[in-house]
Amino acid sequence: MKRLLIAILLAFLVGLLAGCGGSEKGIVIEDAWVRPSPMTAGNGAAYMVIRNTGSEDDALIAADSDIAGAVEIHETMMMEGDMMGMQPVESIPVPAGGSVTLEPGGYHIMLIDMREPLEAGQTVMLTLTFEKAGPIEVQAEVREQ
Ligand SMILES: [Cu+2]
Repeated sequence: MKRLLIAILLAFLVGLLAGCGGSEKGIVIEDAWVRPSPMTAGNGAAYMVIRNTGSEDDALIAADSDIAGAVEIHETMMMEGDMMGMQPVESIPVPAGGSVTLEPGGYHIMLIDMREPLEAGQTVMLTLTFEKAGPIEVQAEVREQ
């Protein structure tokens, strides 16, 4: 039932986007990918380049995906005692005319409690929500790096 609801919601969103026609959103997602994850109920991470071709600063404020129980925006950083750790962030700013890269060792989209294993070659749908541009659908490729 939940899948059906999501499908309806997606169809609605796609319709909305199509309805916008020529209006440029300004946000372009490039090279989105997800690491393969051999286990169900494991965690995964999605990476990409977010480009802001518009004239207004924007920010990634939320992410969602059907394949995970929860999705968070994380930043990898040095913790106390020289340990690498990560923590959720409220948003990732994307300055007008600039870009931000989500990559291993930095910002990433954390996929928590994955519903099924991911193998290289699959694609995963992500919904990224921006403060100004709103929700954007992204197809991410599953690959090693
Ligand atoms: Cu993380």
